[in-house]
Amino acid sequence: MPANLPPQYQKAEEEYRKAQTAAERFEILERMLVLIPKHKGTEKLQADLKTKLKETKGDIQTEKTAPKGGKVYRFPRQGAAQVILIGGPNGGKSRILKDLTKAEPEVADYPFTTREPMPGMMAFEDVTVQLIDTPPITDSLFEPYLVNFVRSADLVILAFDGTSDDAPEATATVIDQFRQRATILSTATGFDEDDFSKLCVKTLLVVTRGSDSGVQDRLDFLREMVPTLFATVKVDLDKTDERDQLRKAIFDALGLIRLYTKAPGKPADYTSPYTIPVGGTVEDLAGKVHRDLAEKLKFAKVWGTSAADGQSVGRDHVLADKDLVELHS
Ligand SMILES: Nc1nc2c(ncn2[C@@H]2O[C@H](COP(=O)(O)OP(=O)(O)OP(=O)(O)O)[C@@H](O)[C@H]2O)c(=O)[nH]1
Ligand SMILES: [Mg+2]
Repeated sequence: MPANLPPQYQKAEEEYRKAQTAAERFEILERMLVLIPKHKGTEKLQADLKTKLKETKGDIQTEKTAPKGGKVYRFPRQGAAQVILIGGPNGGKSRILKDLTKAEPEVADYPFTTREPMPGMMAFEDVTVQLIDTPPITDSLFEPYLVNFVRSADLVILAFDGTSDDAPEATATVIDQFRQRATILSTATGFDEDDFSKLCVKTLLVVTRGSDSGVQDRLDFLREMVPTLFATVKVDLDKTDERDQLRKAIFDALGLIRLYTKAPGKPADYTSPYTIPVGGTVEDLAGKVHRDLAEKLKFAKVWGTSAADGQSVGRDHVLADKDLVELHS
C-alpha cells in the first residue's frame, strides 16, 4: 500500500473487502477514489481503482441477470469477528465447528462429508466469534463462493490433518486454489502493494489430531512446498484443555481488544464488551458505540492498563484490552 493513505481511505478499503454485493463494492470504490490523495505516489492505485470500478459496473449487471440456482450463501456477520474454516478433505474443519460451537455439522472419518457451509458461534471468555465450516477443496473441487467468503473474513483457519501423509500436498493445493484467484493466504490481511486485485488474508494453520508423532515432518514438507510461515496451532480435539487453547489462539490471532463502557454518572457495563483492533483509539471505540459519537466526542476517562483511575484522555489515545472507558461528547 502506498504510504500516507488517510485513515478514512483505509476504513473504506476495509468496507470494500467485506462488501457482499457488486452494488455495494461499486459505491465504496467511488468513495475510495474521492478519498485517495492525488499525487504521483498513488497514480498506479488510482488507475487500478478506476479499472476495478469499470469491472464492478459490469458485475452489477451480471449479478442482476445471473441464472437462479448458482450457489450463493450469505451469513450476516455476528459477534466480534467472522472466521472461515477451509481445507482439504477430512482435515477436521467440521470437527472444529462442532467442538467449539453449538452447531451440529456432520463429522465423519471419511472425506467429502460437508457439502454446504454452516455457521456457529464460538464463545471465548466474554466475547463470541462466528465460525463458518465449508466443503473441502481439492484440485478438481472448488466452490466459487468460497473466494468471497475468504476475502471478506477476519481470519481464515486452514485445517491440516496431523495424522495424514496426504495433508501437506492437500493443504498446498488449497493454498494454490486461492492463489489462482488472486487471494493469498498469508500472515496478515491487506491488499497487495503493487496489484490492487490481489488480497492477502490472515491465516491460522490448525493441525488437528496434532499429537501424532509425524506432525513435524508433515509440517516441514508443507513448508518446502509453501514457504509462508503461517502461525500454527496443534490441537487434539479430544482434549478439553486443548480445545480451550484453540479458542484462545483464534481470539489472539484476530488481534482484537475488548473494551467496557460506562455512561457518565452511571455504573460500568461489564456484560458485553465492544471489540476494536489492537492499536485502536478512543475515537475508534466511539465510532463502534454510535456513528455520531465519534464526531461529537470531546474526551474520555479511562480505567485500566492504558490509563489509570479515570484519567482524562483525548480521541487519539490508544486503548488496551479490558479498559473501562467513559465517553464524553
Ligand atoms: N481424535 C481426533 N479426531 C479428530 C480430530 N480432528 C478431526 N478428527 C476426526 O477426523 C475425521 C474428519 O473430521 P471432519 O471434521 O469431518 O473433517 P472435515 O475437514 O470436515 O472433512 P470434509 O467435510 O470431508 O472436508 C473425523 O472422524 C473427526 O472426528 C482431533 O483433533 N482428534
Ligand atoms: Mg466437514
